[in-house]
Amino acid sequence: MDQREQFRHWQALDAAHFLHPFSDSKQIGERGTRVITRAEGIYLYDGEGRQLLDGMSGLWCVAVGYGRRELAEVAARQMNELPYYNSFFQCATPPAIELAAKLAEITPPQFQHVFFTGSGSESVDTVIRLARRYWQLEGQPERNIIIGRWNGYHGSTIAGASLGGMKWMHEQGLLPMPGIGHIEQPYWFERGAGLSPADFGLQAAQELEQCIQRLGPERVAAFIGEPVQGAGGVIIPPETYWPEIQRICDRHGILLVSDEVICGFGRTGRWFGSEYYGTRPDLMTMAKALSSGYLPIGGVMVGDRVAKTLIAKGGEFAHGFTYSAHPVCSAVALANLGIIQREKLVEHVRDTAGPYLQRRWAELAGHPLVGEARGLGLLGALELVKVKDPKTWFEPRGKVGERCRDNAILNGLVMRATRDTMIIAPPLVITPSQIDELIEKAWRTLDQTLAGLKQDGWL
Ligand code: PXG
Repeated sequence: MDQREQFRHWQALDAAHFLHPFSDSKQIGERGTRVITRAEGIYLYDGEGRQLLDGMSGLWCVAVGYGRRELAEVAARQMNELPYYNSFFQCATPPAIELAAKLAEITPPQFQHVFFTGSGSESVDTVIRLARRYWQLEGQPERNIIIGRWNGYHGSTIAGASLGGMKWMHEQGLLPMPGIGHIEQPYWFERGAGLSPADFGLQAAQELEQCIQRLGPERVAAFIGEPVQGAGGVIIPPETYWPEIQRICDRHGILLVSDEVICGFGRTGRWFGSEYYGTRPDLMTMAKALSSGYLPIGGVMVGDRVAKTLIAKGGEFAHGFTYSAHPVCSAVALANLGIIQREKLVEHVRDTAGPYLQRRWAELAGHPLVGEARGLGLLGALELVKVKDPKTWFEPRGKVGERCRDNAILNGLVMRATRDTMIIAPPLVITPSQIDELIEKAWRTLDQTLAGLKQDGWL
């Protein structure tokens, strides 16, 4: 089989047997899946030999870039030494212990303990188990409601999807489960009409106060939020938002949970998004860039307040996963954090790549299709609109974003579309000249999308 035949063969097998996450299988059957075969640095190569600049770090995870032989070697060594042992029933493995200590070192000082999981979703489930257990042990078992946000994303398990606020996910499966509340999101571009970002940020945060009052403060266990909403469309809250959320949680003694699955490990130019916004979370979820996606691993940082109660009064905590603290995943995560520290990638995002990307990304606001270009660190979003003023979206929502995403691929750039919001989150190792390339490809993509829309009568 030549390369092209091999590629078609894979596409046929895929269509016949492979049900993909968050994909329309009928569409995959019709259009064919994109098979990625190889990657190096910030570039992917597909089965047709096309090079793509990976503007999404895989799925927000490949912080150190692809092709790190060091991580492969660490994995091979650990597989030969001890490929698996569990961390249940008072057992542990050296890589997991060392990773726990490393996490205690790099996270904010209130965090001295970690509970390991296999993914972001499992971490979110663990948060619910921990928060409810904490309040039980504190003698307030009726404090069991966890509040999240509409259009937040916290994973795809029953609990993660419930806490998240993706209504179309809820509609597909009798969700949310009981014991969950939601407040509106701090999405100024869509919801802030007539208000300054600062005033809107305060108002959005005060919705938490109203929700707590409605449910009864004695019933609320925790509030969870992503520092910057990722999957929802890189929604960057106004600066007033998080301090007000912190104040409200403090006032009611409610646990604050920062979902750092996307923002953690340097994405914002700080180690954690909560540090960027100056909040003091009690629990912090992580996954993705913890291992740069090389192997699946996640965890929950447990702050002193919860850890003290759990350890002093808790006895056995009846929770855990077969792959919690997997030794190979732990070894790779530890080496990945070593690379981030050694190569000063967080500082690179804070001082070099982040500011440069933001300066260049802002230029895209000059394009006729772009209603807003926003970003932070190595996160960026473009709001595609039909008319800039008065702000008018394309109807039906989402179709133009899809066209733009497909054009981006043809231009050798992976961007994600959330409705008509185009988003990027490139690997932390991206250089200024690679950022120039990303911007040039994004401009060309926008131009082609505009031309196509005119041709097809959308404009
Ligand atoms: N919390 C947050 C903030 C996330 O972004 C999860 C939890 C769940 O993680 P796992 O490892 O269980 O997938 C996530 C995951 C997208 C996209 O399309 C985003 C995620 C996953 C898949 C797709 O942007 N985030």
